[in-house]
Amino acid sequence: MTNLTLYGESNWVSPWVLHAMVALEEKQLPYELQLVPLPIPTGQRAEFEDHAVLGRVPILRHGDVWISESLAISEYLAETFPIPNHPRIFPADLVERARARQVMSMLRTSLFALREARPTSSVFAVTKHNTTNNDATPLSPAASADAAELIRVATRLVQPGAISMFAHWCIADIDLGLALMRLVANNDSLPAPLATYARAQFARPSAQVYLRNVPDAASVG
Ligand SMILES: N[C@@H](CCC(=O)N[C@@H](CS)C(=O)NCC(=O)O)C(=O)O
Repeated sequence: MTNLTLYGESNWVSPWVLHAMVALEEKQLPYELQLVPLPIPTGQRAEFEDHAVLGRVPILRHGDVWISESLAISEYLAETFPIPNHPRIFPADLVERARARQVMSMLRTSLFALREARPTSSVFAVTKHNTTNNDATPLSPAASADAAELIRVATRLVQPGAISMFAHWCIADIDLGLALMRLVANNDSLPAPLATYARAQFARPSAQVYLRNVPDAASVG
């Protein structure tokens, strides 16, 4: 009995809840799912802050331990449920692990213009149905610059034809895949191998669990 609960949000537009859910699924851990609306109601937020210090979802509850921040959650799961009993989600190689953390940190702290122009609400619902948006407005100069930077970084890290950054899939692949799907889902230009890599992340059973829950017309994000 693992006694795990994941707190997510009921619009299904959070890249960070996606990250935590994929980590749980890839670790093959049973968990209960609890959804809260966004914005999080005051009383619920106070309870989250009381237990988890930071009151934003995703939050993982493991018995009496409450952890927020998606990256802290996947690190906690990796260390609490290690190999060989549970699949690896961080690279074994220390340099690759550092690189994975570097990418995940970058994706949480930059590309804001692209994230605003291509919100997850424009990604998840169409990705679920293997379609794309035909009516996306052109990217602003700032969003285009973010897209160029994202493509530069991804081209450095993903070999043509590869469906993971390193020899084995790791948790950073879902984050980089989602970032690239912001372009794929909106018919923005990007190199074909990167589009293939991005789609491969969402084809994983772990990501499909998230996508299955996405409403057909997600409207917030
Ligand atoms: N850096 C955090 C971001 C978490 C975050 O921004 N969560 C949003 C949902 S995507 C939230 O809980 N917002 C609270 C609110 O809007 O009331 C992480 O990686 O988990």
